[in-house]
Amino acid sequence: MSVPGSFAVLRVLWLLSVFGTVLPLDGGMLFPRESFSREVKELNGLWDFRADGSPNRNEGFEKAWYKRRLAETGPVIEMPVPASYNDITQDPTLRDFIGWVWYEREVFVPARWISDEGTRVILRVGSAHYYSIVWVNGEKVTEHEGGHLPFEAEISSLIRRDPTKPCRITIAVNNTLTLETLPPGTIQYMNDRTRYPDGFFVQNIYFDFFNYAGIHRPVLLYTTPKVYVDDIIVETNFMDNTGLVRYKVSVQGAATATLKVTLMDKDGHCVASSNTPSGVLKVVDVKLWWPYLMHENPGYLYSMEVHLIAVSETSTYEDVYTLPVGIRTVNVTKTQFLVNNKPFYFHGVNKHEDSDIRGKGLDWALIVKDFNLIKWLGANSFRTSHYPYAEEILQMCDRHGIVVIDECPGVGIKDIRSFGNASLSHHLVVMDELVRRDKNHPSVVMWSVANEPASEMPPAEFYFKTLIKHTKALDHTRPVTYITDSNYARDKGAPFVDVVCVNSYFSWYHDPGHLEVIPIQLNAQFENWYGKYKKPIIQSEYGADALPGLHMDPPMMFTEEYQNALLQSYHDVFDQKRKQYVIGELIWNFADFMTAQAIHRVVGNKKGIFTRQRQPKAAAFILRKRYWRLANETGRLPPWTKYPCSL
Ligand code: BDP
Repeated sequence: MSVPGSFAVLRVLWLLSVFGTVLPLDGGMLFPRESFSREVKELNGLWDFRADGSPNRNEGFEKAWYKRRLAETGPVIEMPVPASYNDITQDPTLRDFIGWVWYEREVFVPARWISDEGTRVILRVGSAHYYSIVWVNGEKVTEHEGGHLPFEAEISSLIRRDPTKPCRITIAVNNTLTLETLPPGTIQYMNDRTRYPDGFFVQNIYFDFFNYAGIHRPVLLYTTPKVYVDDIIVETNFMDNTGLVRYKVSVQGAATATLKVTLMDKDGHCVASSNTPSGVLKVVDVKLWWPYLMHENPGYLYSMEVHLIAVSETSTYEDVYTLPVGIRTVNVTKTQFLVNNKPFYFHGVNKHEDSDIRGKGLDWALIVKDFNLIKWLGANSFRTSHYPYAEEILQMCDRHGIVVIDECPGVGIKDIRSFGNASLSHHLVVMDELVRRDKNHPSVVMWSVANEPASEMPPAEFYFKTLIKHTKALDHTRPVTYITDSNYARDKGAPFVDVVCVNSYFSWYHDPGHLEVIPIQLNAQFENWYGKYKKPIIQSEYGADALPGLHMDPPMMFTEEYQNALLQSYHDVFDQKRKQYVIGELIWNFADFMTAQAIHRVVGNKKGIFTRQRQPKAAAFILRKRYWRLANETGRLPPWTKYPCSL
């Protein structure tokens, strides 16, 4: 990411510069795709499941449940994967369970995968919350700390040991959060026996969404040849009409291999090619990747096919991996966010991965519905509040031109002990994993390393300086931010961010019921932050709870009228400031979502403009009108795009 001065000079420098994306982790994490040389077998569906309800939650390890079929060591129930387990049964103890749960599934691996020694078989978990250990046929193959991001293990030799046996996959998942996890939490034991039952403990969390747990994203087996494309990194730019795709391919399994890299347009025509593991492809008459509503052809993707051939004394290995590539640039000035050198204004939403019954489990029907609603709304962007969303969702964003602020799970860093070395080390690894996974998505335009940390605490300065520097070293092509709700004068991390992202809840958490304070306080907020830091600002959250169907005029809190009036007061100020240095507005929240039980939550957070079932509240129509108007007003919307006539 660079601040544009003379773009032509910068582009020449870009061509000469070294690769900006550095990945410190061993191995890539390419999304598993089928190809001529790769097969994928999904393991979604029903798994055997048992929660370890023993007092120390450790019976599963003491009795080595992974060694035999789970059904042989105790009762099991059927559990869908992917899904959170919390809302699947009628059992409140499972809904609120803290500790280890065990999943198991037997699978028949295709005979060729076993007999062909030249094939690698990999077990991949899209995400599981929070700590996972995986065994195959009783042998541990991997463990992973953190939800929201994928992990995998090669299991080829294990499944070849006894080809007649099915492959038994056991995954133990623990949702306990500590001061050093992301997000952080604490376990509190209540030892007063006059008030609490024996062994009673609670999980304290410092974030406002239900701590859903389980296997949240697809589990699958996939193959690659023994010599394979392990990772691809692309960085893009353009000069006049020529697109520039700098790429680097990492190969594993052989010291040398022949590569053919072909970039194809949407019709499958080759537009550039090369046979070196790294280089710059030039695309004549480039079709840039544009955000939704900024261009008549948003989300244009080329396909980069990497074809590898490696010849050993005994065999020839061939691997093909095809990566979607969008060619675009992102730059930040003191007052603007530029996509392809044109000012981009974020008119979007904050979301959650959250829905009835499945909790945070990936659900295609829900994903497609949400995209339809986003486009109906005229939203051009969202933030993955407060953790990385499924790769499948980012792929939709790439295709539809929905711009993403990609947030890591650094939410609720409120306790000073969560600023220590162990927390920071883990946070750096999570950023490594996030950038490794999402670096090639054109839709991802900015990294957010945290949401509302206690950034006024003294250790926050070192913490955020290190974290942001690290993230920029991982990827210098994108700006980095974190989301603050702290006081502009005391915020310790703001000097290090590229874009200031501020959350505020005037006339809700502050001065509840007093809508008249919004113009004054919001104006002061913007002037203060801009005055001190001279960086563009996104209103990264604002909103009000509204119970659908609750009405009162003049408006009162929790009614649809109050939500409308509050949003409109914010919008008036945005309209003044967006002509200056405010570069975006993201409503809190796209839809109602589940939270922990609390006296200020009536079965969840109701700040959605859609209900949890994705039906519009009155505010959805206010926002829709505004977002389409904003898209039209910027003048970049070509005449083909009709302002929806119902507005
Ligand atoms: C913000 C948090 C968000 C909450 C929201 C709220 O970032 O996670 O859900 O407040 O209270 O401060 O509705």
